[in-house]
Amino acid sequence: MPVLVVFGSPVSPFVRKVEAVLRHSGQAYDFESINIMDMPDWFLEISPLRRIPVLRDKSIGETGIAGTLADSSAICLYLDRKYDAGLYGATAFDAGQAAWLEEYADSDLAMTVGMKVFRPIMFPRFAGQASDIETARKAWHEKLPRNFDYLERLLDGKDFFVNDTYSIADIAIGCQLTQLDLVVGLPDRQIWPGLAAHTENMKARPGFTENLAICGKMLGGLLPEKIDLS
Ligand SMILES: N[C@@H](CCC(=O)N[C@@H](CS)C(=O)NCC(=O)O)C(=O)O
Repeated sequence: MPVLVVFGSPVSPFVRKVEAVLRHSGQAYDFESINIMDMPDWFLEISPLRRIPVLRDKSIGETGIAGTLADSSAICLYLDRKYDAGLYGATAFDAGQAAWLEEYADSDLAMTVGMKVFRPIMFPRFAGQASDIETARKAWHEKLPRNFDYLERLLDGKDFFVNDTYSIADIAIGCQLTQLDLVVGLPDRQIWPGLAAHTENMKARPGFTENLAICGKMLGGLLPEKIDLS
């Protein structure tokens, strides 16, 4: 029986991030689904910010708050330290850069991807209504190109963001870009070839593959084809 339990939904990019770190570390885990529209009271006790994911390490606590961590960044750091996953860079500067890019992905990029593209497209469909394509199109054309430009410049022909070594930065950025890919596709390969290739590379990584297969099944019926925002 695994000692680790992830609480969340696979379609959350922050849950995907935790699954990518767990699978990269070779750790088995149980998954407990949480509906973010209707979070149970027992879950709110371990997630005071009302967010998924939460991790429980049953070797530390089996019930209540003991043994739980909220927030994907806290969880991933914990898993990296516990299993020596090597995802935070070899040098002090690499660690700082990895932490910065994780924060960039989880804040500015996630806000646009989640609130301006994924949710306006998918959430109305969950309720049987039409997607808000205009909000998504505006973000795709007016906001995301600046994010893509920055990330393309940082990659500068390399495979990975920090010292050309797989790190939490690749995972966090990959989680947001694959979230986009689920509904509208990759950044234009003609303009951002490195970033498009990076996202394809992430899709084949442990944790991403399994998570995205489940997301495809969960969303496929509601969104049979990706939406063209061009
Ligand atoms: N900083 C948090 C962000 C987590 C987050 O925003 N999760 C979203 C799902 S993608 C959520 O739980 N939203 C709850 C809601 O919208 O009510 C982390 O890294 O875990």
